[in-house]
Amino acid sequence: MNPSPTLSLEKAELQKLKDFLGGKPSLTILTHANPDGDAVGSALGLFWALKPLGFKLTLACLDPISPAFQFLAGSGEFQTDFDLESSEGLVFLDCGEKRMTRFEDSKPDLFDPKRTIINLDHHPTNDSFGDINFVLPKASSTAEIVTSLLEALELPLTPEISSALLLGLYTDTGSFQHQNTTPSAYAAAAKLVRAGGNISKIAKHVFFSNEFKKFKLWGKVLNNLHVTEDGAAIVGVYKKDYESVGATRADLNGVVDLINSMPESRYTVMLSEDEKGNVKASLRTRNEDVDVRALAEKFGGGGHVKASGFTIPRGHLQKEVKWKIVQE
Ligand SMILES: [Mn+2]
Repeated sequence: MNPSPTLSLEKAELQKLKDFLGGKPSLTILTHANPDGDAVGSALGLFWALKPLGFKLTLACLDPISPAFQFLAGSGEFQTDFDLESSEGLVFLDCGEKRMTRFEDSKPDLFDPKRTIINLDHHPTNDSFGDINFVLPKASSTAEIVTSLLEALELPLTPEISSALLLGLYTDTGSFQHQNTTPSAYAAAAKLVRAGGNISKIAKHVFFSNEFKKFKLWGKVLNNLHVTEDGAAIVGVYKKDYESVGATRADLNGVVDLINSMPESRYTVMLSEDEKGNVKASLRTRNEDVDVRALAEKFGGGGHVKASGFTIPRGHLQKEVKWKIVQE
């Protein structure tokens, strides 16, 4: 057995990256819209590692960073727009597909060949769209890939970098509980904790920080939960459900996983109306013989075997009440 399990990064790609970075290009670090902990953590980790080297750095994400992640040093550096013309290199982090930053809508020449694209990701859907690619589907998180990359580039870990990357590892592995919690994920986490990554701060801000409005919303959702005869736990969330308690759709984050902890269900489907007039579906299962990715793909979505989702554009939910007459 390998005594020190770590991700192995392709040497040729590493050399290409070193050559490119050697020219001190201006870089914009991008992550996907609607950023999760791995998107925010991997981007900030890389940002803090490159900052002291004198790069002209920009950090951009189309959507604002969740308040739960704002405890991280530098979270205020994220911009919701950036100047493409002054970026010689673009680093894409945690983007399972190149369109996921959603910056192409406002910047049609995002992928102009005059710019170097660096692509770091762990989603199996990633087609290595970059000029330099570190796509490792076996990695638990993009943060784990960044951890290995910094080691390969001999860049030291600081407490700021470590806490950021640890957030990515922590959230993408479901607090080290999902199947992707490999020996190398633990090894990366150990390295980050040793370098000053603050686990208790992450836990406090991300997992033990629920506002009252969130509980009001979750109460409504749980109250409407329904389990079908074939074991599907289904719940629908109207826009007015979250608006009426002063919450947003983001406050639903986590409730589908809570519902999925129910042993009576084979799989969980949460349908919710988003702010823009679409219906989003989140699917989860704990069952070995249920593949919720296949189910999501039928509706044009995707994801993982145990967690997936899809979007029905321009739709809304309508509750169907079924009646039957039962004779005494
Ligand atoms: Mn990720």
